[in-house]
Amino acid sequence: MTLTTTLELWEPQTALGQLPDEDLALMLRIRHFEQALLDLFSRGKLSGTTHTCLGQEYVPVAMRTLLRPSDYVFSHHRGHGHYLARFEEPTGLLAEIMGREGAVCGGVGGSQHIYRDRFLSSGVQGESMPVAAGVALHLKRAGQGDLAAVYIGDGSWSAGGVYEALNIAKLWHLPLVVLTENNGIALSTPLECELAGTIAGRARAFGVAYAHVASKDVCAIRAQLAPLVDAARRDSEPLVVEFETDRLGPHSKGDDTRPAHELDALRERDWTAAYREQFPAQFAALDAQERERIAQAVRDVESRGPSVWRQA
Ligand SMILES: Cc1ncc(C[n+]2csc(CCOP(=O)(O)OP(=O)(O)O)c2C)c(N)n1
Repeated sequence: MTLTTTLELWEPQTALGQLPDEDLALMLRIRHFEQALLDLFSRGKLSGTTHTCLGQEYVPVAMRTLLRPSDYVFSHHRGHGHYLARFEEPTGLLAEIMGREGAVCGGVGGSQHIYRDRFLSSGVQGESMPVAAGVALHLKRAGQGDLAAVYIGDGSWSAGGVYEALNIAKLWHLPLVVLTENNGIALSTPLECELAGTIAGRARAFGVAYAHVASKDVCAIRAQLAPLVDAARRDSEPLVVEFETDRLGPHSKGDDTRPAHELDALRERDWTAAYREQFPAQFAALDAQERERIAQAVRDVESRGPSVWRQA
């Protein structure tokens, strides 16, 4: 059976607040990084697979100031934006994906399996939830007010481990923040064919606090979530956040099953289109800066030799 998306499109993005340069620069750095990867693939310069977060860049950038360096972040298969929002520097990640010298995980983690300081990603859907709950238990016992933040997609709400983790997180009062990027589709399966009920209802069933984020405005998102994340930290309680977001690119590289008119509609409400229109001078300057930064990173990494894995 061929599944096509019939999901009702969310309202087009309207006004966005002006961002500090560092937030906008970071969002554009992620955008150009992801576009560079698709370009490298199309020229046969990358192997393996990769999943870009085109359209979703603002989510980890909004979370950036709400999380502390001492918090743990668990990421998933679409995690380059999560990584760049935490570490900001694209070269080590690009080297990792290309298997070149300077790779953050010696080139054995690739696009989906990164470990650096308190950041871990896994391509196994839902796997990070029980691990994050365990880390949240440790953080609670350490008593420093740190939390474990875990990104999952809408499709990962079908994984059993997600529910075991939520159950334990609520029972044991763990500081676990579940950041759901609901982009309306899981690989080729639209939301209405993959998810019974709602994510809100599922959080409610465990008595877990829940927030729904419809905005793409980084400052508005921070204002909405700051008290909730603070409460999760202060009171040591789990929190589920659901971001309504858009996956503008294919699932991985050339595998988009959505009809052209739907993709056009998604592109129309892309945050870059709205932001460029509202703040053209700031956008143009930072867009050029970040385009060049990523082009330079590509030139640099392409000129390097292969990465070497040295076991610790
Ligand atoms: C346990 C497991 N099952 C299946 C897959 C294959 N797979 C990779 S991404 C994906 C869809 C994920 O959808 P979602 O969680 O909504 O994230 P999105 O890709 O939309 O960002 C699937 C099924 C996997 N990586 N892990």
